[in-house]
Amino acid sequence: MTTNQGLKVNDTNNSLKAGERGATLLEDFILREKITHFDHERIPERIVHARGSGAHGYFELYESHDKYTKAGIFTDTSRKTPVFVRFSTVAGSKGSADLARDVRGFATKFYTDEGIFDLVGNNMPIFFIQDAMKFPDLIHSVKPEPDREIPQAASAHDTFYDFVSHTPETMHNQIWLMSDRAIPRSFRMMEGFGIHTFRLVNAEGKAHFVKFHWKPLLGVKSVTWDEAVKIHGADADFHRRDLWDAIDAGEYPEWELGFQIVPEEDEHKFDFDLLDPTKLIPEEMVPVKRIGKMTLNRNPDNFFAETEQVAFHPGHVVPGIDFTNDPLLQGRLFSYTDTQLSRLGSPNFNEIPINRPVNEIHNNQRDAHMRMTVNKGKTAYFPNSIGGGCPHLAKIAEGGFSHYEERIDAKKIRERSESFNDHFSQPALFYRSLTEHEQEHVVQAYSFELGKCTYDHIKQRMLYILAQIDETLAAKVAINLGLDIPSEIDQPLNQAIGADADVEKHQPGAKKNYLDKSKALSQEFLPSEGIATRKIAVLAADGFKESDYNKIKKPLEDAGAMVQIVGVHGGTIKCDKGDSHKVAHALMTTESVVFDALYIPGGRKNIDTLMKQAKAKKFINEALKHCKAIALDGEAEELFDATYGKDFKDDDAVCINESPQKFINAISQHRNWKREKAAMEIPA
Ligand code: HDE
Repeated sequence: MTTNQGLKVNDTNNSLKAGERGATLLEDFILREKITHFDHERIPERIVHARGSGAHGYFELYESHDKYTKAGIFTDTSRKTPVFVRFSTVAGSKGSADLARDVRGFATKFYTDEGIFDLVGNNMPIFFIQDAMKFPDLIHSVKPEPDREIPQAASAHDTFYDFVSHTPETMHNQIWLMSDRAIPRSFRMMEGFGIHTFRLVNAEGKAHFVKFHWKPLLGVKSVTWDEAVKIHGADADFHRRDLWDAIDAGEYPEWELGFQIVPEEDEHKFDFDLLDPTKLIPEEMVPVKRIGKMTLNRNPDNFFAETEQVAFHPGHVVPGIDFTNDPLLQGRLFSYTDTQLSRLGSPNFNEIPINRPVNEIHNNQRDAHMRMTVNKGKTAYFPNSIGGGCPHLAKIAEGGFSHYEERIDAKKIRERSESFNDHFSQPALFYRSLTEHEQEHVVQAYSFELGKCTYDHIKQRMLYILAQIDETLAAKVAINLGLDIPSEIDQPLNQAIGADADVEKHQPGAKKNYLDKSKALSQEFLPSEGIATRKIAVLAADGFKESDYNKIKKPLEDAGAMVQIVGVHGGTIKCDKGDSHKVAHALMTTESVVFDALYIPGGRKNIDTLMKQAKAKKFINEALKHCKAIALDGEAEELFDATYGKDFKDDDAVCINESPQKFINAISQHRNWKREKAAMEIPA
């Protein structure tokens, strides 16, 4: 051990004192150094997306897309481009729980040969607002209310609904937030979206519009709200742990990157504006072409050095990728460096290892706090003769960046385009496209969130707006709130708060119906493969039947699932053959909600013991309530009969003395939603 000055240290437990019981001496530079460094360990958390989890990996391209772009990562199939990804929630503090109902950030840093390209996206394809100018208002409304700093990491409160109900452009992202997408099963089972329309530019300077998509190979899966609430308590780090454990176990999460390409000539062919970030392009109208695959295969060595200090920026682009005039994107191009200056404390944050490009940096920027580079020579200006003219400018043909030459001829105005003024067609398309149980979850989510608001006028305004999206949705929520849907919004109130002009302007016009349904919007239609990395609890006590356990364990593990014994106590338990089996979790330390499926082997003594455990029955009842696959053998049926399971023995995802394959098939369906209506009655 040494001090930061390299001095060898022989005692780090005792400060320097005048005598054994004497006063501590100011002279103790070892104590002072240790405490001073500690005192300054924290940096400001991100103003949004404070809670995150990161991982390293790589990206590989399937085939060249030089037709659209000159970017090396999208043209050179021989490359294995390193990446660092940070997933996050938006509203909560750094120490908040993972399962908050929230948008998830999905930010990817590509360390390309031509410099850093950051794709700073979310797990929803649209955003709440159309202009960066409104971002501070949006975030102030969703963050904890400033007088009491309540609630943490939750949108279910007055200020958020006060803002969104006065800002109908938020409704599209708002309804996604009420859907299952906002409570993912895992970061590994989420889509990602660049949201804005970007530009790809090829070597001839020809541009195409593009939307970026990440498609997870594990499919898109969520938990139920009841689970989310319970996971908060059972494992607040559920998503972080899940990502870490999967990578640690060699089960590397993978996503395919997709392009949705629109030729520039087609810019005005849609019923919505491509520059409007509250709109998506339905995949039925422009298919997503999968162009390559990202694999996350390495956990960070140090959370702070990497996940906390990583600095993403939508303006980090490489030749071949460019921006559009989306006013939200344009505002973001300013914000990220600005916030990083205060968060990381110096313009030299690009020198932190996680932020360094893999290619060399040469420029005339110098000095400032915490400068690491030792620049040599006399010149830090351009042009110069003393330094041999270095660094030389890159020629465009040699990879120098040139901005896309967009023709602009316009008046300077503070206005929004009329083409941005349709706030209800796409939320309605989204709601229509959901399956019945997904729609029901949206109803429940609105009922919960608005039920948590205290002002009736806010709830009523929201009901009025929901009715513009879908009348049945609004009617169901209204019943749960015990309120009527107003036939018009509260005009005097609008005038009183001065929002009249703005709100009036953005009231619904006629909804457009350019597509009846978009299958891609329902996560039920997004394909997933098998049961890899699914966590299966084996509920067992001493005397469990080993042959039952072995019958199920190998096929599940061969299919990539993680099979873990949840024992009535920790340590080991003995099977009916007398062999000891390691317990992964003692029943008292875990909960049903952190597993994907449940298996209970037979064995007389095993079941007699489990029968006496109230927690074992709760475990089963919760797995039932959350529509999970359950398998049991032999005497375990008696235990099942002693729970609400007795009413679900014919359920498709309940496998009593069945083949492991049937259980595997049921787990691969994620949940048996057909059970949900009946299972809601279970008071677990
Ligand atoms: Fe961000 N956003 N954002 N955002 N954003 C930040 O940058 C901002 C927006 C997104 O894991 C901040 O370094 C403005 C859309 C992600 O480190 C900040 C606007 C999308 C992350 C910021 C938006 C995002 C951030 C806070 C409206 C999806 C986390 C800390 C104009 C396409 C990145 C930081 C990470 C982080 C500003 C809107 C995604 C303050 C002004 C739209 C994934 O600069």
